[in-house]
Amino acid sequence: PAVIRREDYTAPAWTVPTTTLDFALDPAVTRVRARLSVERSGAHDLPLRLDGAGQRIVSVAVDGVSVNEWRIEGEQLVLPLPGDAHVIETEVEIAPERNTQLMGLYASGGNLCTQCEAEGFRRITYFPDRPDVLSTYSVRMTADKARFPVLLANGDPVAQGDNDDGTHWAEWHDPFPKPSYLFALVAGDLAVNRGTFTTRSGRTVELGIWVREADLPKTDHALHALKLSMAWDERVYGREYDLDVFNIVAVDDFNFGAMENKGLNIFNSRYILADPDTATDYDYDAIAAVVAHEYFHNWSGNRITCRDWFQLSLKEGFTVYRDQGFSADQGSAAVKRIEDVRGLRAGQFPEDASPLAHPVRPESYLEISNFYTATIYNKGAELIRMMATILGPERFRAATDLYFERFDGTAATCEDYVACMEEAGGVDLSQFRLWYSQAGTPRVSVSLEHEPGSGRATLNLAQKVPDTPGQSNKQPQVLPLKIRLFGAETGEALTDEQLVILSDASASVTFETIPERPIVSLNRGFSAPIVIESDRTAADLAFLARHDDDPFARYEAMQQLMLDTLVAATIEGKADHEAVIAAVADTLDNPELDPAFVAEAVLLPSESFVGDQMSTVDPNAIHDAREALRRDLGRELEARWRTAYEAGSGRAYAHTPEDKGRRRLRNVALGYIAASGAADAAKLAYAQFADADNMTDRQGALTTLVGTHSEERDAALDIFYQRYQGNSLVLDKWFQTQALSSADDTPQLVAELARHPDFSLANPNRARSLIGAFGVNQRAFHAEGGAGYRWLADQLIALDALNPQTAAKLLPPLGRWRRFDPTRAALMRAELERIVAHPGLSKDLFEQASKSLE
Ligand code: HT7
Ligand code: ZN
Repeated sequence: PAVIRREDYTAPAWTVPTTTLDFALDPAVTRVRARLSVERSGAHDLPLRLDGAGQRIVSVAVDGVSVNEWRIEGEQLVLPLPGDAHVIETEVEIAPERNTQLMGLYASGGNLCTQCEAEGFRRITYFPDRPDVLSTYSVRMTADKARFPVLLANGDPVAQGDNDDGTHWAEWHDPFPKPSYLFALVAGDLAVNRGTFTTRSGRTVELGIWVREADLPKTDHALHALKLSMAWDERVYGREYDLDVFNIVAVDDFNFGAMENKGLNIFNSRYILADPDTATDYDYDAIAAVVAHEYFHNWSGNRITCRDWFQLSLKEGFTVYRDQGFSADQGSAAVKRIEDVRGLRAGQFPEDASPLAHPVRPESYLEISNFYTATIYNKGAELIRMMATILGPERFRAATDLYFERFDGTAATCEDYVACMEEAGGVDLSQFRLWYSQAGTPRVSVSLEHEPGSGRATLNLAQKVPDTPGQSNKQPQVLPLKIRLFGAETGEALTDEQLVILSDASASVTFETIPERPIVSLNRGFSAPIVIESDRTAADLAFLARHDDDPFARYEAMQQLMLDTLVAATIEGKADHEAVIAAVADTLDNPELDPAFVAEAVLLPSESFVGDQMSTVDPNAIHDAREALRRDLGRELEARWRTAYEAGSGRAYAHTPEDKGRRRLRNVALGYIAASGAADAAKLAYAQFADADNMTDRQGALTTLVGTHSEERDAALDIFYQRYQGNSLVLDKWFQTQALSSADDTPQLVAELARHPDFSLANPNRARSLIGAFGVNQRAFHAEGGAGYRWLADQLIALDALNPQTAAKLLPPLGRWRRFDPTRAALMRAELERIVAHPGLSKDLFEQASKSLE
């Protein structure tokens, strides 16, 4: 397959000011008539090139006359044109119900819907399918009225009517020029939860959440989140919605979380549907975050889009940053930051240390769908956060205002964004730009010296950006580090919080009049997305875990203490648990702390995160070390866990921040009670499972039970399955909980579950719930003998034939072979080689597997 390179970008040779589409919708064969006004851009004699795939061409006409002077070159229709402006008409046929890739127009649950980002529009009709060709769309759809009573598209509705033959039609017009990837239509039998939002300038926007009738009661949370998002974007970024309607449709078969099509967002149903019986507190928060994310794209993505796909982080990094800000404002900002950093460390740091590492603005790709990554999204958001930190809130807002004003209606670049930050922020970001071009997570070593006589303290910092594929000997980056010193004796803050910008390979910062031995609180709020190696002792970390006034730094000190303890136990086999136990006890005893924060702070780092700290990962040793620490924490603090457990019990369900926090801590406490080996643990978990009036408690109990070998485990799994048969989102949880289990029999169980009648590769959520979860279960996936690797490769090859994008997303666990012992590494490589050699492999999976072998 051809490599696409950023340096090869050229502006479009032809523009398409207007596009008119006419769909005769039918799941078996849909006929698409397209009418494009095209204009030559600049002086050249290049033909018009339209992208297209998977279509039967019926006719091509230029200025109303059918023509034959066109040719197909690969995935392009090439049409020489004599003049500077023409009208091109094409008629094609496509087959939505045979579309298993879920890109373009496809069928889901009997309805028809589209997914066009990144290159799905070319599966609907021939078009310059690139984000810098902006066109104004008018759409007409005709479909059987009984089967597809609802017809939706982008923009505002214009007209609708019935035909004599049982079909009906609708016309929609979107006045905002947009790239083809934002095109959408939906035809289906759907019910709607309607609302309205009055914008700050007094316009009324009709809101609609469209789902199947039976799911209507589960849509209030999403509708509420949408209204909150609209108000938040006006208040925080001054961004007002611009159409008269905003519709969201939920579908069960979807390759991603959701899609921000102009005025017609299409969502994976897992990010819309919620009621207490079927959705956890985590699900509720994720729904609000994704609804906000897609809504915020209306400005950061739609009004200003990307010039080319190398600029993807321009819209995704910024929009993640915006949705993180929204979520932080809805509840505890500290807990939100902890969750986001946990996610970054679980998803992006390993990617940055893998053969698939790439810069936030990549240089090349084979298949753009493979670049919807944690690096583009989450590291991209951290880059925006660092610029916001450097500028401060007022200048950052001035800079985003400038960006929105200057680039509204255009396809922009990451460089355009940074230039606005520089101009309105009055700062020089020349060196900061390296964050966009250099991959890898910078590592910073930190030591602190103190001369008691002079009272001078010196903080020594040194940074190194690790080598990544195709990049070595990297330059130092700009690291905004928030720091504060605390007195080791008194616990007093010895300085204010300071922002130190480390831009050289090494630097020292001095502090005068420091009366006692200081302890440094570092990278507060996780102000830079880096790894810190510091000379802080276990006692220093325990001290910060107790005294730091920055909740994130407090959490971080606790995590570092736990991590150091687990790494030492894994490598040296020494189980010195005292400091962790004391710090956890302290945290549990502190009545001033928010239970949601406590629940995060007392959780041990995951097995994979411990593995990420080691040059060679030993999955069994890590598991044993972590279980031993869990057991000791459970035993030593059993009374406290039971108190925390009781404090969260006996309350009727309420979806308030306080109750969510109590539920979270109660489930963590239950896990520790079980880890202690307490005789009544399975019974306690089972009672919680049986009595639960909400999914958070039910799934929390099930997770604990699934890790035990007990009658209760089998009973609970069975009851859960029976109760939720037919509810695919909850059955995903049933598959996922088992695939994530730390029980010894997980590999066998997962192989059996793949043969379960409810398992299907055709539904991406279901495939991810089993295959994706198993791939991140470090101990089970890496069980000796390599059966897990073989199983994953078999699943990916089978899935690739149906849905290459989803298959490719599930490959990365196999690519981490360099981090394992030679036996495991050889087994993993053998499976990657088998995948690469498979006949008919998609370019999606080929790219991921072949790069993973390099
Ligand atoms: N911008 C959307 C990306 C997306 C996507 C990408 C590839 C394949 C399918 C997809 N569905 C949605 C989602 C977002 O970031 O908001
Ligand atoms: Zn997005």
